[in-house]
Amino acid sequence: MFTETMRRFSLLLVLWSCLTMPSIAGSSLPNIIVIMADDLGYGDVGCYGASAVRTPNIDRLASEGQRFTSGYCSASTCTPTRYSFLTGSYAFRRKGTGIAAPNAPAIIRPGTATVASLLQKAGYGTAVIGKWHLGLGDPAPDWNGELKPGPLEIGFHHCFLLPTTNDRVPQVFVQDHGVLNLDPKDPLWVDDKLPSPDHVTGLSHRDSLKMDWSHGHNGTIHNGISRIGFYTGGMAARFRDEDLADQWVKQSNQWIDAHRDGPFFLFFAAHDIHVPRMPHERFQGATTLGLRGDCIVELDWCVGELMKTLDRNGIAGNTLVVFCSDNGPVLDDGYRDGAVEKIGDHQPAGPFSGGKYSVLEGGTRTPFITRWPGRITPGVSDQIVCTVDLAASFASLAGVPLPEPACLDSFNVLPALLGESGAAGRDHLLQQDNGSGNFGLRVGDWKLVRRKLKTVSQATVSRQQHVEPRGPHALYDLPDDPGEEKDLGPTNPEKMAELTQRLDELLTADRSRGL
Ligand code: NG6
Ligand code: CA
Repeated sequence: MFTETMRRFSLLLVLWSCLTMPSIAGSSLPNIIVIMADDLGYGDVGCYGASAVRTPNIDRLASEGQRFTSGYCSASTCTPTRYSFLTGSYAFRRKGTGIAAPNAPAIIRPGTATVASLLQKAGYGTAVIGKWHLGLGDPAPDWNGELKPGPLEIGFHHCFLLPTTNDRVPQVFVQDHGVLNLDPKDPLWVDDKLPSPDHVTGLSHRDSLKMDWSHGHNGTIHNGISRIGFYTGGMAARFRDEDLADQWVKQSNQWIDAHRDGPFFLFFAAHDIHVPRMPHERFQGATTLGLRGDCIVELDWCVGELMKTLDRNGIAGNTLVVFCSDNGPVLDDGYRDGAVEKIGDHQPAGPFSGGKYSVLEGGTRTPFITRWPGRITPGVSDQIVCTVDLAASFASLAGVPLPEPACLDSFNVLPALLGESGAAGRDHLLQQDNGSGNFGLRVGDWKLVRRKLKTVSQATVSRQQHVEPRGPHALYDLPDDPGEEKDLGPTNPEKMAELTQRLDELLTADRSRGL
């Protein structure tokens, strides 16, 4: 029998356990926003040395938080970095994780543990707003029906997406499970083949383009810009390139306002500064660097708007913001937008060699900033941290155990991310390209580069705008040679052998966490 005394006693017990629970539980969990820029290089923002472009908002994040000088993304192209950020596992372990085509199916299968699903378990509201580029649907996107599986099947409560990247078709928004504003009487058709011989493309109507292409990107024309791939229909659903950033900010503000009571996790996946670089008219001409620089200013504006939203809701002090990029910089990535001609003295990769597509440092060493006022002491950190570590680190922050097997390459570097004194980041870092078999391995100050030379096309090499190492392996001392120009392998055979063996182990094992 449940007597009054017993009832009072159990109430006291509940009260006692609430008071003694770790402070991390319940509503005290911080909100988390990951702002991932696209193709933004180490040297592209003010706080990392840029002077040709002003980035006051990103610089403010850095001055109020930790700015990492060895912050990385895991790959030098978009899809593999995003795959490994969300799953905590390296993309090279899974086939089909290279740059996704317009009609690619959902690459992360339902049931896979992700940053979002782990945080969802801890009670977070979760959303991704911006560029997806991880495929939708199975076995292909059903553009006119239900677009699933997608983010909602791997831990996000809400999504508002550009389905691929904006140089690929189609230019429509995907909201949750469908194309926004799609008129069923005007269905959307997407393919990699011409729909008809008279379809207007960047090849057939090159003179009509408002931005010319330089390689690829000569398929269907929309908004005066030709793209990779072909599409017809869905006219009411199509957006203007110039309005993308405004839309990401508007959607994010609405979602944050609605989730201000938290805890929430927002993956803000900017499209800036990927091609086609077509910022809003109010940013065009903002820099001397041409549209590439103007897109950096637009990106910085987005960061500022998000920070204002946190302030307006009074939640900045309870929100961890991580700012990072999905791969290093590139100038000509398929359009003649003036990036090459107007670069001047600006160093998009800072002191590093390589950039997008490369396993040299410029490919993956990118701006990386964490801010959490009141919790993170402002400063600069030289600890090695990587986007692949965010899964395990956020799980630790939220008090969620990592399921097995999951997040196989994600290390809990939370103390380093929070700038705690003496906290160590990774002891090694593996870098991959788009999946062609080239790898980098950093251990301390040493960097090993392994190239599978045969698979690198001449076009790729010339686009990388730097000299590649000649042999299959090369060894560099990064502090002395950040540009990876002096191969010390021949004079340091033991170090070379040690790192080569370590790389082989990491590549052949099925995981690196707990190896
Ligand atoms: C390449 C495209 C490039 C860009 C990249 C993906 C060509 C010649 N090049 O194949 O323009 O779209 O894919 O970039 O088509 S990423 O940042 O999304 O990985
Ligand atoms: Ca990218």
